[in-house]
Amino acid sequence: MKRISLTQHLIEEQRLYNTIPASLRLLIEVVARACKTISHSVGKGALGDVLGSANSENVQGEVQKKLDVISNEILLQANEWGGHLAAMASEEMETIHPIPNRYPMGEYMLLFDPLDGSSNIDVNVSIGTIFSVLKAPEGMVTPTEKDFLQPGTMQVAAGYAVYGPQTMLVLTTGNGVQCFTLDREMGSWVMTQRDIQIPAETKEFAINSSNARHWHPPVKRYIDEMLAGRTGPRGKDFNMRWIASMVADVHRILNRGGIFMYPADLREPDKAGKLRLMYEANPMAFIVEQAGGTATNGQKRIMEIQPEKLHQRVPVFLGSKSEVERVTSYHAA
Ligand code: P6P
Repeated sequence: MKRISLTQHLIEEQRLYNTIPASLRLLIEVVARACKTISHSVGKGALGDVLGSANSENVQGEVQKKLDVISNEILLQANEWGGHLAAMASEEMETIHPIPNRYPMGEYMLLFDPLDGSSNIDVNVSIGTIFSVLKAPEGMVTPTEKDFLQPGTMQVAAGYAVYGPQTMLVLTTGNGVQCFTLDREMGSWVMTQRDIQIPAETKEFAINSSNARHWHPPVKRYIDEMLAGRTGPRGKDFNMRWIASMVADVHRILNRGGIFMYPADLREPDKAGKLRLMYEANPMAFIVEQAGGTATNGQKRIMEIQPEKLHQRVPVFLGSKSEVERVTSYHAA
């Protein structure tokens, strides 16, 4: 395929669909540039004094890694001055981050998990950055958390960077899913996949099976049927993968199909699973749906959930359409 840059792709999308005004293009380019900087820091490892704990906790009560904090700062500093944003929100920050008064305010709001998969940082396994873009509500003067509480269907863009053997950027603005590979010599994002489509059928599932004894019956039934293999009700054998980096698991599923699950379970019955709606599930659901897949919370489309809190969690079932529809139907049974 013709190798074009991220900027050329965004300009061409604007010409085709008129959905990427200059301020949104600037936002996406600034986030992509920040991901390059994060990739550079991640790649240093022990040589850059970026590994290990930051000896602090985030709003989720999770111990922050140094790279969690570094990545969050990189995204904040990269996006503050451009005049394209009204505010930002991050997994690593309890409250929203309005644009400082010294800079002009823009019409978009950026949410991100600056470095997803932190438990993998110190053992050199792929990690990533997830981001979601919403429009600021009409007439908003001073951004508040409430302005962020829009369903996933309101996203104007979403994407992730995966810091693996290659550094890649996967992006949707509502017209399919494109993938860019970082050309480290030129420092530019080069399109390497266009209009990614997730196979509707799959033989691969991703779930943390150490939680099996805590699963609710529909999940237990779904997994047991797959484990029964070709002699069981599914009539075929399945394979399992669990990287414990959502970005890496989703990237594999985008490219070869599969189903990713992080369900609610009985460990903490009042907790809706582990993953967060606003900056993990919604952006990934947008990407997966744009690639022909499905994303539900076991009952309904993740993107139709009306958020109530910035850091609220949601059960996640996403990937190959036929499998997500099956496990979702088991919840209704
Ligand atoms: P567990 C990483 O911490 C994360 O938020 C996702 O990226 C990943 O899919 C999940 O949690 C892993 O959770 O319970 O298997 O460690």
